[in-house]
Amino acid sequence: MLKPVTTDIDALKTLDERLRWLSVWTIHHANHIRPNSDGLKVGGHQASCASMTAIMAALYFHALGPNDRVAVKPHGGPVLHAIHYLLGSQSREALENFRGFGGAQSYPSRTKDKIPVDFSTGSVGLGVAVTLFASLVQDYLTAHGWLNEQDRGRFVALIGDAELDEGNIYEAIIEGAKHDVKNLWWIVDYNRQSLDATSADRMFERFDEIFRSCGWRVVELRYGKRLQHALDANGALKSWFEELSNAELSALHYQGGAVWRKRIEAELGKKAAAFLKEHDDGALASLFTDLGGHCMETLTQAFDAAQDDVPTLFIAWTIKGFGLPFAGHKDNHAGLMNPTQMAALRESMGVREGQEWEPLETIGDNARPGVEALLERSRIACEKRSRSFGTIAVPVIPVPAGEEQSTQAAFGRILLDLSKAGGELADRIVTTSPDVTVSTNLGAWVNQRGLFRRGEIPDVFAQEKIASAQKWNASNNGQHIELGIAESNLFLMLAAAGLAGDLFGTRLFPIGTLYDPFIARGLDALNYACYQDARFLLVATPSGITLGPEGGAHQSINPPLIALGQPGLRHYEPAFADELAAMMEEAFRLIDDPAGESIYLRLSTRGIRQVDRVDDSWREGALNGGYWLREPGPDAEAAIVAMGAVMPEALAAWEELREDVPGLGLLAVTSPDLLHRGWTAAQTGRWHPPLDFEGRGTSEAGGGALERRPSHVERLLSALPPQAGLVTIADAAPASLSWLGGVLGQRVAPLGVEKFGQTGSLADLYAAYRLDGDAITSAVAETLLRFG
Ligand SMILES: Cc1ncc(C[n+]2csc(CCOP(=O)(O)OP(=O)(O)O)c2C)c(N)n1
Ligand SMILES: [Mg+2]
Repeated sequence: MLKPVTTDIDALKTLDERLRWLSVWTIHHANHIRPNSDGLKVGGHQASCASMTAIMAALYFHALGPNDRVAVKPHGGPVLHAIHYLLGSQSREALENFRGFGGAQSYPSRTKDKIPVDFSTGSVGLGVAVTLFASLVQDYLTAHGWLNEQDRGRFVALIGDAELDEGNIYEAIIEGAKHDVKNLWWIVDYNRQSLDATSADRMFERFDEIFRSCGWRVVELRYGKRLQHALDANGALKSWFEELSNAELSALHYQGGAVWRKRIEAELGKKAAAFLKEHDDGALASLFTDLGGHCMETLTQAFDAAQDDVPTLFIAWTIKGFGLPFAGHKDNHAGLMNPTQMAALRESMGVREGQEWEPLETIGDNARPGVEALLERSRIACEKRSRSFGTIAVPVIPVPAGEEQSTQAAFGRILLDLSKAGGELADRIVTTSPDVTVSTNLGAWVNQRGLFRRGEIPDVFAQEKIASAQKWNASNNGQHIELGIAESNLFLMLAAAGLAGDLFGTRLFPIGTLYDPFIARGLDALNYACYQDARFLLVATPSGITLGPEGGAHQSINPPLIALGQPGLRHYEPAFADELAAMMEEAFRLIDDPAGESIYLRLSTRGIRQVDRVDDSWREGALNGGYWLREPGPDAEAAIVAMGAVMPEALAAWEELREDVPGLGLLAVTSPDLLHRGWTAAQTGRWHPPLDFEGRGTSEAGGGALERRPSHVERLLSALPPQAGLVTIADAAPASLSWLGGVLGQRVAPLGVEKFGQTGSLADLYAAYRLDGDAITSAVAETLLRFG
């Protein structure tokens, strides 16, 4: 860690004021000055910004080191933009276009904002916890020799106090305690207000206890220097002040000096008479707003005193809307100052009309050199960091041998083979799982590569020579990060490890395993990881009712639909081991490709007979979402369209029906997600130029072209006549495949799972849920009956 520098406190205070002005002005401009084309409220959170400008000034212009990374609470986004504006790394144009298309985003976004954003935020709680996992990834990289000591940094989260209600934060600190995470500063903007109202009083002391019991240092910054001094001089006043509820305190801040006086007179009488005499109403209001989170001396001293690597929670007391007319009002969360209020604020802050965007407006000649020096010296990276990609060669992944195998077992085998073969890719893989390592077939990999912990942890069972198939010793070199059962943590771990290239310059290949139904448990964190363009391989297994005796609680139905609607995540659902090997190779390539994405493999424990291949022609189709496993005849009346674990039923039905149904085809779908994307992209591409990564049109030709290349799914289905019927079947919600009928207008009889499963043998369940040969036969008959 760098030694704290001596900072000019007055210059910092000036910057605090500048941030307050620029952030509220940016929001005001978007709502009241920029023309509004659709009449929708633009919005923004002036009170949430004003609450933490001092904290952010102290952090960015005093405390941050060059390697430190910050997650800014979503509604503080405009303050981050103001900081970069002062540093010259944010444009006025982007601020003027705040919340507009292509402008500064409402909430800090790694991928959409032009300033360097270390972690996106928006869904409260997730940006906080991801810093903990990023710190763990930093330790992992250091332990593996990929990060030098001098390149290590601290991970800072700026947190709203109501954000502390999010349970994922506590799941994270429990996991962090197990891994002894370090180098974290979590700074709570403790304004005691949430969105709806003031927050509950009783929680405050509990937060201390919870964090301390997880090994954190808790630093409370309750008072600024002036207020501390005044309260220390008058014990009665101090006790009275400390007993005010959150709601009372906020109301008093809103009502101002005269009401403070009235209350103190009424409740303390003589005990505060001298104090009141020394302070007029204005002085009273100013004194009582001198809370720790607004006092630059208090903040900088607290940051300077926490230079070791102990994870630290700062609870900085603040006032929501500090310095604004609605300061402390319980309804101020989305409150916007009106033009009259804004003009008054401008006057009071000394900003000249017409000079609102001037970065150093209001700073006089005497103060200017100090402020400029502080900005100049500010050590945060001003440029958006380039991302690190394309460095690892992905070898050909051999297909595991075996006439009958499940995709889950094949996954374990492929990883084991990769591990044994060694090489750069194998060394860069880091696996993680929320207590389902063994049951998702990661065990053999872990036996080879070991668990990761800073410091050795012996496998007691092995030492005692107790027979076990699973080695469970941990060391610095291990490549598996075992998590407790908290799926949200899994996705945050994948998010952090999947950003290792961006955050630390070394790309990792993170693989996370869990049971398919429990994706839903961490879904928002998964979405969050994808939103940040983190790259990882998610292996969800087992899946569907195919895990028979496990019953409905463990059977997944809708994840293929989730994947169909999830940007940044490619779903593959293989039936055979050779498909899986090709998909894993593709997944590793996509992780390391700037234009790639993350991958979700939905696997099964059902051992199925592998098909004989005559050549490799299936492979390209399988990677694009589907291929004809049995080509249809020229005048085919129908085709079976099957995905994943139910392929044996589809193949058997095809054998049985091929005589009676001329030309019957069997289409193996490996990714409804890719097929659907290709279909819509082909249509969009006909009318619009392609969109770039940020969702804007590129200059590439393509718009308005009359011809368009058919998508993969259109090419596949055009092998059938327009009147042919499709019988779709998947161990998932039937809507995963039934949409295929919309591509060329062919009729569909969809089979799949629509009700919660129950326990049973495969034969029982497939019969009950209509996934068996009989169901396929009657569905084919259904489409033929209507064959025109
Ligand atoms: C997961 C999630 N739920 C709800 C919201 C909507 N929301 C945005 S801010 C907020 C209250 C935040 O209060 P606090 O964290 O105290 O922030 P501050 O007072 O500093 O604005 C809520 C409920 C959200 N952004 N994310
Ligand atoms: Mg709050």
